[in-house]
Amino acid sequence: MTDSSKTLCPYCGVGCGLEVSPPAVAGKPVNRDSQGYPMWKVQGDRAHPSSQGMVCVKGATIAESLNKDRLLYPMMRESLDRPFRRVTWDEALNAIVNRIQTVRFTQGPEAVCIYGSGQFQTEDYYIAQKLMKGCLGINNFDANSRLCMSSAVAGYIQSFGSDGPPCCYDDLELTDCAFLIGTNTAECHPIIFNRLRKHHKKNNGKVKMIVVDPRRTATAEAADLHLAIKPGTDIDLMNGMAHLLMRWGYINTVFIDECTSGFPAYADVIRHYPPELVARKCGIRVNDLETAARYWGESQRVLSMWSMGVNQSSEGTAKVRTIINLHLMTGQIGTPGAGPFSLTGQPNAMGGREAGGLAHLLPGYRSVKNAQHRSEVEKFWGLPEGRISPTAGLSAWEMITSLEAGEVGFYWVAATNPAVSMPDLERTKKALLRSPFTVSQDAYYPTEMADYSHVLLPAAQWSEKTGIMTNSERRVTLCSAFRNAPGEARADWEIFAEVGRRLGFAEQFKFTNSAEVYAEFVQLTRGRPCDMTGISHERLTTEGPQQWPCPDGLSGNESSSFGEAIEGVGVLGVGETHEIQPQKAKPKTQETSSRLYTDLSFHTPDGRARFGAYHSRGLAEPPDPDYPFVLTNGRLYGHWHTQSRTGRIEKIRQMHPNPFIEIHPRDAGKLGIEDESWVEVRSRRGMARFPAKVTQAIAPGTVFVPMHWGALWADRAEANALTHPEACPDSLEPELKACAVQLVPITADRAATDTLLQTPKSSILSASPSL
Ligand SMILES: Nc1nc2c(c(=O)[nH]1)N[C@H]1C(S)=C(S)[C@@H](COP(=O)(O)OP(=O)(O)OC[C@H]3O[C@@H](n4cnc5c(=O)[nH]c(N)nc54)[C@H](O)[C@@H]3O)O[C@H]1N2
Ligand SMILES: Nc1nc2c(c(=O)[nH]1)N[C@H]1C(S)=C(S)[C@@H](COP(=O)(O)OP(=O)(O)OC[C@H]3O[C@@H](n4cnc5c(=O)[nH]c(N)nc54)[C@H](O)[C@@H]3O)O[C@H]1N2
Ligand code: SF4
Ligand SMILES: [Mo]
Repeated sequence: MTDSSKTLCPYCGVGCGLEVSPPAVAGKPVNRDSQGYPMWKVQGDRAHPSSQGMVCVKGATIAESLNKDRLLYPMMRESLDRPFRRVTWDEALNAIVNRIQTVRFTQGPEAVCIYGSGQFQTEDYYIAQKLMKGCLGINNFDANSRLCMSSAVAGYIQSFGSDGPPCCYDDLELTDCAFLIGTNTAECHPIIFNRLRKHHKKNNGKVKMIVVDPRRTATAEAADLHLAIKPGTDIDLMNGMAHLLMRWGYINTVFIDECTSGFPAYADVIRHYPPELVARKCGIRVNDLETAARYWGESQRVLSMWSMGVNQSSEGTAKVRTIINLHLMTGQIGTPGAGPFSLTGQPNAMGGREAGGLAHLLPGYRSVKNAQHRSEVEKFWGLPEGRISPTAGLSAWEMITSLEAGEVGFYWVAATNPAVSMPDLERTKKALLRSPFTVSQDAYYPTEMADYSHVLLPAAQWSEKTGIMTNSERRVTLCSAFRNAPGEARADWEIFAEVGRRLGFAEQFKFTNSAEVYAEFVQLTRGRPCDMTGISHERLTTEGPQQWPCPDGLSGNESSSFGEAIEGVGVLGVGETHEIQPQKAKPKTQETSSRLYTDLSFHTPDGRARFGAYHSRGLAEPPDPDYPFVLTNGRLYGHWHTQSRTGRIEKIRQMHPNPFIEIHPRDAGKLGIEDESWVEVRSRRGMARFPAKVTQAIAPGTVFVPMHWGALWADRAEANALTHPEACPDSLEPELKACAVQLVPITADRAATDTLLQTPKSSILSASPSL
């Protein structure tokens, strides 16, 4: 493994192409990380159509995280109060297989659960589905996408009859109006933002950018119009915009008549959202609401984009459908530069959806509730009819409540860190402590989840295993291994397959490499909306990334215009991303990428897209006199989730050294809170404390904390100590974005005697036990 190779950034759903070259290049000293390990050089892949050579700070620094604090060997312990001891793979796998068998036959298969991740490659997802839903006949496989994309999935399915973001990144440069709602694109999808921002700047005044977010984020700073709505009032806002579009006659009646159903019920609902009422509920000016509606109505092509400010809500599916409604009423879909574009969070959450990686799905955009779908998959897997259960398995949060109730006998967690990322963390941790047998399969040690595990399995991660990832625009890229896995680490799919074989399913898991796994999986997509039968590891190696749908024999990728050289970019700060100027970017044509629904025919039985008529229900836990503030939370540009990688990269630690809480000066003044003074934040479920950042960037009555600091990285600065698990009834996605809190300033006296408060701990590295 000495040549440079092309791959995909393993962080966010933008899916930037990377080019990696080995640490040692003839005639030059070996490139090393801060611990002296040889370090691969990473740069943007100029030929990758999604990113055109650009990368953000996370992609650019990824190589630095690859050697530090790796989990090298399987580890086991009999109970959570005992130390881990190193074991062989054989011992660990035997323990797992024995445990699964015991639980199946004593408690029933429903007591077996796997909790996976959008950071799996598609092959990992597929093998886990085959093992659980097929061989074991239990649908208890869910993924952290339940906390992330499941509202978008449910919204697309309900409105269009199928999941699948219909847009592509070329639309970023073809739109007249970008409507960004509940997304801090500048920090969380920086290269998408970069492309959009350039287009916006170049067409100053002609192309509009609207941002809807209670915070004035870096994204909002760039907008023509920032609507700082009160958290949870998105449906009011969008129904109010629809009301005005209707009043002003900006609706596309031909499209509504010929391509949709359900408009009358929707029109009935939006009648109740006159501008004055809506502006008051949202906490914005009528003028601004009117401007938003006018920008939308007057634009030829409107592209809306959203992520967690929309999805992580107790009415997440309704919010998604309400965005789609605006597109349907104005006919803004199926054409270049227009459409409802859900920005995917994790690098392969899209692949997870294709492979059926949620508890109610089956591979190929199928549902466990559909008898024909089950039968097709059973036949394909060579399993008896009726093996796949017709009921949805436990969702991520239901696994926690089932652990709490003593109903789970085996909990296998892979590529996710629920001891930080799950809502209502005190309750989550208590439930995890009740688990009789937890496996954590991760690339790093320690992680917060290791504390709650009986078995640790070392996972080979990106760069060490070969597999597929699909990005937000349905573009499929092969990530080839270019380094050896450290210690005894193995690819996730290999671990699942080996357990399958040891459970007696030798026939189902005969694969010798991930290309074979993928080749089998794509056959299950034949004739489905996400048809990928034309894609293989081999084709991706020779032809580069492909977009689906891509049936055999047909190209899903006519995008060759970026094969031309575009000057690459280095490491960027958040404010800088939009400054990138590709020097030789060829102008793109409208045909460079594939879009869905260009024929205006949808996947519903009558081919029509469905309006969803929703009144706003607001927050599940609104503020009240006892808990008067709304706490929201989210991400920072440099950090990735629970910091397992980014917390180990010096540059990023310096960029974001400590957690903090954003408070509006008016609220801070009332409470006597000064900038950098400590604040205790309490919700009905838990407590956390942060130094205050007094800023006008947050609306009065709302406070913001980052989600990145779990128990390993700071003392009691966990956002999820405060959040609640109330979820959207359709998507089961918890309302991680809002809960009611009270703020208690920590007096100077107390701060002076409390050592925890003097030194915010953002370093655990020295405390890491070595294995
Ligand atoms: N740097 C970085 N990038 C990432 C990640 C990361 O960890 N770090 N993670 C990736 C993943 S998995 C995901 S899911 C995405 C998430 O990407 P985003 O969704 O963009 O990120 P967040 O910061 O979680 O939340 C976005 C915004 O929602 C706003 N918000 C809160 N409540 C409401 C509301 O009621 N209405 C509206 N309209 N907005 C609201 C918040 O103020 C916040 O600015 O990022 C991906 N990219
Ligand atoms: N309060 C609050 N909570 C949230 C959110 C929020 O906005 N606010 N966002 C939610 C969302 S959208 C998400 S996506 C989740 C993310 O939350 P998590 O999934 O818990 O966070 P990560 O830190 O990404 O955890 C991934 C783990 O997988 C490991 N890993 C990396 N690569 C591999 C691999 O190839 N194999 C294996 N086995 N392990 C690997 C990493 O070391 C890491 O420990 O958090 C959710 N929780
Ligand atoms: S935007 Fe940054 S984190 Fe996301 S894929 Fe691109 S380089 Fe990676
Ligand atoms: Mo996510």
